[in-house]
Amino acid sequence: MLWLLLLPLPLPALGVVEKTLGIAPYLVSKYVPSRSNTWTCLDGSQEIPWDYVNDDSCDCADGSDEPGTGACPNQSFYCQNEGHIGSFIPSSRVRDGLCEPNCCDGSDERPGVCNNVCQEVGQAYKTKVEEETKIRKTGSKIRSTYIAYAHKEKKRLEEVIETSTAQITAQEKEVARLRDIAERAESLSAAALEMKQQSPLYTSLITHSNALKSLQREHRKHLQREKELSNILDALRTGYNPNYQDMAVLEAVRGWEEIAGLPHINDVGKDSVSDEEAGVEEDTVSDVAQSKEEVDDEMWSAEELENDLDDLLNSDYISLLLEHDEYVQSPPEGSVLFDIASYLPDSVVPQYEEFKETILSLLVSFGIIKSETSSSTDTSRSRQVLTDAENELNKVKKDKENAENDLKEIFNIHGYGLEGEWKKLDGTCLRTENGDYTYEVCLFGEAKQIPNKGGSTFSLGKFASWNPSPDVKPGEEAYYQKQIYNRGTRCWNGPERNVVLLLSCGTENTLNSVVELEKCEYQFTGTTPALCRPLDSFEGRNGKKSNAGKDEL
Ligand code: MAN
Repeated sequence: MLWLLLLPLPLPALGVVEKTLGIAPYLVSKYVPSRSNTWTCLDGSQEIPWDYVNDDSCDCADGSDEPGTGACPNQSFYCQNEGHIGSFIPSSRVRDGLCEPNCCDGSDERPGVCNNVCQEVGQAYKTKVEEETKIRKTGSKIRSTYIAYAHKEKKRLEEVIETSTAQITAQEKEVARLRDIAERAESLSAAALEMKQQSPLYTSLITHSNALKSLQREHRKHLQREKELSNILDALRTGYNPNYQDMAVLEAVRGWEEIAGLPHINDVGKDSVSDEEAGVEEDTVSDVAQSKEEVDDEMWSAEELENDLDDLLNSDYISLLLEHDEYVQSPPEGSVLFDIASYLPDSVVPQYEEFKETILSLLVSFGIIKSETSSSTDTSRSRQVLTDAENELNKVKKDKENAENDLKEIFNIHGYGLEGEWKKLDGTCLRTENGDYTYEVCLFGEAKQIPNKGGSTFSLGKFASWNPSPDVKPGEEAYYQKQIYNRGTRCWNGPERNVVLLLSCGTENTLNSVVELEKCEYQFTGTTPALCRPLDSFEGRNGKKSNAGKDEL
C-alpha cells in the first residue's frame, strides 16, 4: 500500500497554488518558465526560480510573482469564473476566508471553502441580460419614434419660422400702410374740424355761450353788491334815530322797507307780531321783483339759473358740433320722396336694393361721395385697424421667436438630446403615490408634492439641468440618466425643496419610487424609452456604450 502514498496528489490539495492561478488572461502567455526553470518578473527587474511564482512569498518588486496569492500588496487577482464572466478582485481579499461575490468559482479561497456557483450565477445573469435586451429592443423602437417626432417637429418649426418671416415682412408693410392712413386721417380730420368750427352756427353758439358766461359773471357781481347794500340799509333801518326827524334818512328807510317787503321799523313789536310771525322773510327782494315779472314758459326760473347754468356752460361744444354734423348728414326719416323702393313693385325691391348698395359703395370707393360714417369715426376706426395690425404683427413675431428658441433646443446636447429623443416628452407628467402624497414630475417642467388628504401642494422645483456631475460628459448616457429639479417651495427652517430624478431604460414612461433622502431633498426613480439606445450602439455585457466618440459630438 506504500505505492499509494507515492501517487502524485493534486497540487491544491497539497496547499500549493497553481502557477497560473489569478493571472489575467492577457498575461497568461507571460507566465512560462525558462529552459533553466527560471522566470523574469514582469517589470524585468529580477530573474527568480520558477518555483517562486505563486509560492505565497513576494519576490518581485512589482509583485508580479504572486498573481494567485495575497502575498504582494496592491495586486489584482483574476477569477476565471468559468460559465460566467471573469473578474478582478483586490489580492488582499484572496484567502481571507470570505467568499467574494465577484468570484463565483470560489478560486479566491482555498479549495473546499467556497462552492463554485458560476453555473447558477451565469444562468441568472443571462436571463437578466435577456430581459434587459428585450426591454431595450422594444424601448429603442419607441425611442426611434421619439426621434422621428423631433425631426417632424424640427420641420414644423422651420416652416413656422419661414412662414412667419414672410408674414412679418408683409405685416410690417401693412402696418406702415395703415399707420400712414391713420396719420393722414387724423390730420385730415383735424383740418376738417377746424373748417367745421368756422360754421356760422358754431361761431354763434360760442358767442352765445361767451355772452352767457359774461352775464353770469356780472349777475354774480350784482348779487354781491345787492347783499352789501341790503346790509347797509338794514343797519340804517334798525340804527337810525327817529328823533332827529331827518326826512332823507326816513325816506331811505321806508323805501328800503317797501322794496324788501319789511314792516316799518317803528311798528315792529307794536302788535306783538314779530317779523317771523308775520311771515316776513329776510331775503324777499327777488321774490318781490319776480312776482311782478311775466315769466315765459321756456325761460329759466331763478332756481334753474342758479343750479343748471354752470352745467350748460360746461357743454363740450366740439362734440356737439360733430354730433350735429352726423345728424344733418343722416337721411330724413320717413321721407318717401327719396325712398324709390316704395314706388317699386315688391318683386323688384331686392334687386333694386342690391343695385343701390353696389352703386353707393362704388361711389364711396372712388371718392365721389362720402361714406355714411363721420370723419371722426373714420379716424378712430383707422387707428383701431392700425392697432389690430400691430398686435397681429407682434403675435407673429412672438410665434417666430418661440419657434426659433424651440428649434435651438431640439437637437441640443444640453436640451432634448443630440437626436432630439427627449423632445416628445417635454411636458409629459409622471405620477406615483407614496404615503400621504402623490408625487408628480412634468418632464422639463415642474415636480410637485400633492397631499392625498387635502392641503397645499408643494413645488419640489423646476427643471434645472441634466446630470451636473463633472465626471459625466454632456451627451453620455449617464448624462441623461439624471435630471435636476430645483428652487421648489422653501422648507420650513431648511433648503428649497429639490428633486434628483434618476432614469433608466424602460418600455414606458413611469415614475417608480420616491424617497426623501434628506429633509426636503427628494430622489425619484423612473423609466423611459428615451434612454433605450439601440442594441448595436452597445458592446459587452455591462451596457457601456462602445462608440464613445459619438458621445462627444
Ligand atoms: C412637508 C413635506 C415633507 C417635508 C416637510 C418639511 O410636510 O414637504 O416632505 O419633509 O414638509 O417640513
